[in-house]
Amino acid sequence: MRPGHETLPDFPILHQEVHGKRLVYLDNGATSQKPRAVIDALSAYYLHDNANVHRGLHALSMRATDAFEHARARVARFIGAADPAEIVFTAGTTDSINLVASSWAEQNLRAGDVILLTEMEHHSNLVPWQLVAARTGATVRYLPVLGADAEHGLDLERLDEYLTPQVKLFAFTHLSNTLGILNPAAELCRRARAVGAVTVIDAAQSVGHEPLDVQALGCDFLAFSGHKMCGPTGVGVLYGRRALLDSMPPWRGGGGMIENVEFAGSTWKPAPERFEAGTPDIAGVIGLGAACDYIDALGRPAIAAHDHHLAALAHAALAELPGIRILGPRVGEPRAGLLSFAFAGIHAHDVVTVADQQGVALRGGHHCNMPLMKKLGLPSTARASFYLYNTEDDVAALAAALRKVLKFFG
Ligand code: 7TS
Repeated sequence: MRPGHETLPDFPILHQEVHGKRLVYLDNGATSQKPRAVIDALSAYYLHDNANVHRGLHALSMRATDAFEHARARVARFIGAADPAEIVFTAGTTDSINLVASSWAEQNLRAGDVILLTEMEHHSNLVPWQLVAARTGATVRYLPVLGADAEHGLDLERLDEYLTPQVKLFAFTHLSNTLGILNPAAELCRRARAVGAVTVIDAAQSVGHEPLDVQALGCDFLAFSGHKMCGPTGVGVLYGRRALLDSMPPWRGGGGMIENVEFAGSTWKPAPERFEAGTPDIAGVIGLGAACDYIDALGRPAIAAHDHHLAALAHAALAELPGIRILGPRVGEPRAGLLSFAFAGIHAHDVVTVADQQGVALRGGHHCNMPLMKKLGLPSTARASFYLYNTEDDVAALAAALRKVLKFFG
């Protein structure tokens, strides 16, 4: 099976009309739709195997535990991790980054240290670092983006100037949710390692779309969400190098993460259980494993080629529209599968509302990139983000919907 039309029967939700028009779902940057295989895995778990994990000796609990740990190994394989113990289940990207901030950073940072981020970070990879900086006395710095529309991406020529020996942690997005830029993550990790900085990759937008292997990237941590990669909401992953995870203190206390508890104090299990206090999202984890199967059957090289093709088509079509400003790479330059744009004099919320009347689902706003949008002088943009089930017909529907927007407001 190939991305595009062939996958449509797998996504029941896409076969509906909104406002009397065929639904064209282009809000995949916010969350993806779920194939029947993932929905079936969730209901099969609740229909046949539901029980708590890691604490029962009865048949259902053992089955649930097996399925849960099988999914951990599956996720490890999905991102090229050597050891399933390097996979910590969390509630999502935001939760994963907060784990590193509250545990590793809280323990290791002090006044004078620098946390390096980039100007294109999602609030999830920005605010947790501001919070931990305030608690530890560390300073946050930002590697700039280049160009009036950030069309040249990160200013890599200035990386050495920013990657000083004071930098203890460098956290950056793999794929910008607003610019459609794929950052050279392996090179950024290599350069950070040379100054002894720990690296955190925000892979929320990339992991279900682009080939990705944590060992080839050479990162210390990598965070992502299930729901943007065909999986359920409420579940995510923190990958961490084994030695680092083992050196880190717990961040939340409770059942499941302890070795021994006395009234006077407690000791912790090794990673990953140390970081998984309380009953986890068992069904979500099992659904995430099914999402890995679905994506790997198509292959991320094929999905990436498909996404990039649709975004390039959309870019060429939209660039013709009067008064449009498109962020990120110029036409013909490499671009991942999403496109943010603004029309002079038309608010993004109006663009999204009129597009919705045509059945086309877009996102409008600051996309949780407020500092970047302020730097580029835009209050908001509309965004079309593509995934494996979108087609060239969807690109045509997008262009037609935007012509309606221009007719309506122009
Ligand atoms: N990092 C990036 C790069 C993101 O795009 C998002 C979500 C997150 C982190 C946070 O993920 P969560 O699952 O923990 O919420 N981005 C978007 C978006 O672009 N539109 O809606 C959510």
